[in-house]
Amino acid sequence: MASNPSPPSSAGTPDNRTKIEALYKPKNNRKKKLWICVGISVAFGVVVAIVLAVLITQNILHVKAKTDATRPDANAAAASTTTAASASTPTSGSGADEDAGADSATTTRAGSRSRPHATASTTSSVPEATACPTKSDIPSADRGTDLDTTTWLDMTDFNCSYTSETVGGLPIVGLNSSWDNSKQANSGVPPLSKPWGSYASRPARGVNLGGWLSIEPFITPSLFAYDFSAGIVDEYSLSKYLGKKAAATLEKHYATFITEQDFKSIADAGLDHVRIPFSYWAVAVYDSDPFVFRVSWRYLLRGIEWARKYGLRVKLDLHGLPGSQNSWNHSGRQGQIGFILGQNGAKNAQRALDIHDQLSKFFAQDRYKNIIAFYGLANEPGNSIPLDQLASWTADAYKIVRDNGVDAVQVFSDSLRSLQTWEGELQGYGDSLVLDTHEYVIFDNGLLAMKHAAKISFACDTWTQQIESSVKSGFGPTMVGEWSQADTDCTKYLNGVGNGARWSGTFSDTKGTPRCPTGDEQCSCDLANADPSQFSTEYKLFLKTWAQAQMRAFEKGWGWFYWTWKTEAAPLWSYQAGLAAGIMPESAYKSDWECSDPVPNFGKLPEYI
Ligand SMILES: *[C@@H]1O[C@H](CO)[C@@H](O)[C@H](O)[C@H]1NC(C)=O
Ligand SMILES: *[C@@H]1O[C@H](CO)[C@@H](O)[C@H](O)[C@H]1NC(C)=O
Ligand SMILES: CC(=O)N[C@H]1CO[C@H](CO)[C@@H](O)[C@@H]1O
Repeated sequence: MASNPSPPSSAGTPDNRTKIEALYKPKNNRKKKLWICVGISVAFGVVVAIVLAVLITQNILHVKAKTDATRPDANAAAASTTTAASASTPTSGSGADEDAGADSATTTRAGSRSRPHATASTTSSVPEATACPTKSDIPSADRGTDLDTTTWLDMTDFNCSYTSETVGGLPIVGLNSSWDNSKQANSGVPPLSKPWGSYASRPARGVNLGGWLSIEPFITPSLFAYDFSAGIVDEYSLSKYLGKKAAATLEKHYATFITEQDFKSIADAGLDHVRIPFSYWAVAVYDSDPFVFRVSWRYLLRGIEWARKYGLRVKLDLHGLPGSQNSWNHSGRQGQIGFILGQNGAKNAQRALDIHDQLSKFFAQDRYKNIIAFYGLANEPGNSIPLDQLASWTADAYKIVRDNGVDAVQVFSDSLRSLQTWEGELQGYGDSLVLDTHEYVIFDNGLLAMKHAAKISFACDTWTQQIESSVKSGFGPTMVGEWSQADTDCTKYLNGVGNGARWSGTFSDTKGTPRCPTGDEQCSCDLANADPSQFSTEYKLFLKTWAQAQMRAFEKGWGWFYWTWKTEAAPLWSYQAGLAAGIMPESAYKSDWECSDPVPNFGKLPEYI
């Protein structure tokens, strides 16, 4: 495709290198200060030694020789000092219980071996920087597994200490013990430590981290750049094809596609929430699944910590369910629905409940109470799943999650049915269950063919009305978990690998007729897929107005999440690229166009672009 050739961000890697170099670079001009530091450290060391001696004689601290490389719990080299230091300096200054804390509600998988003993070193009295374990420090049973931190590709902001502790059977390894909820995403919203309040009066303005932990061909076509005949169309076929190399390939993607900088930029854009799609293999794999097991898990946890750092609230989104809940590529496996429906439908529905049991035990921990605002049960279950069966599964999942202690608002999808369908369904949950709808004009021949001004009016009138009535007289709480600025379906792989576009009439169900407003061959995808730098002023004005019309419409409900933050080469699906091209408002909470304003004059903008 002809557009933006810039590769996915790899900003994380060089950044880390600079940080690490800076840490170890000797600074000659600071020799004096260094000597003072050494003096202080020696004095401190003497004090520590005395304290240790007391503790040891009291038999409170267990001492092991540092040369004993075979001990299973040697990960805490110098831990006596680092643990003590981190425990005595909480990262939050507020002192409020909910602002900062250390989690104690953990269960251990490997009994007494799992908790690292404080280990005193007799050779050094100066506190060492946290030392990461080496291979021999990892118990042999866990070597090479995801608990083995020595095998991790990227260590940025991860705690490298080995621990086999789990909560709900899910590892905490990589997490720090304390956290800080003092940040606010922007001055208009409360810090994480304070309640958000009613989403009906303060709608969420968020963005999806699509294509990150649940990969999708159109977001990162570079991961799917194989000959069509290889049949690499989804994460399943890709993982199967890559075999043993799948974990390394995917981890490289997790580590580079989204970095801390993205969370910062998201907050800088005036957004206040992130929806993070992830799939069941972050938690479990079954039978002969080729999916990479649990590598995405730690990246999800680190992502939540980065969101926290910038005051962003999180919407968890289970995007791929066992068996595939919708048969689409983004569920992980394209083809058929095997969740509720099909031979293993009941088994997979139960597996999905088990996954939620684990996830909700984990996310019921104190550290997640103020940051996980929304807990998504299932992204877009197919509309061929009978409504009563889907509603009953949703009620079961809700109960499991709630009973495990998750207070976040739970989210269920309209399953690509109309919002009215849900009127009277799943009632009695008050504001603790929200209906999630995804609004696009481009996957429907009729909506796609609307002219520019008509698309804007459609958002301001039809979508506004639908969402308002869903909130007031339909299901109740309603939000828009996905939408985009795209006004055509031209993006490469958008309709799946090997499929064309409705816009140009190359998609199977268009039977050769372009479904663009002019309905003829003028509607080429070349224009639609061009780099935004080639867009006319009028087209850019349309795109920006179109985005704001949607934002205003969706704010009539509980808010919105743009799909998606970043793409390799699809600027009308990338909030980040839209900002850079000046087709997204500079700040999500400042509007320069309201639905009550007249639709701007787009001059000579042709309807085929
Ligand atoms: C965890 O703590 C380490 C050491 O203090 C720090 O370098 C790292 O950035 C922390 N991670 C997060 C996500 O805050
Ligand atoms: C790192 O993890 C270990 C094991 O869970 C924990 O004891 C330690 O406090 C953590 N370090 C930090 C800086 O939070
Ligand atoms: C065939 C198939 O599953 N295609 C889907 C791939 O995912 C995109 C969205 O990411 C859908 O629009 C396609 O229908």
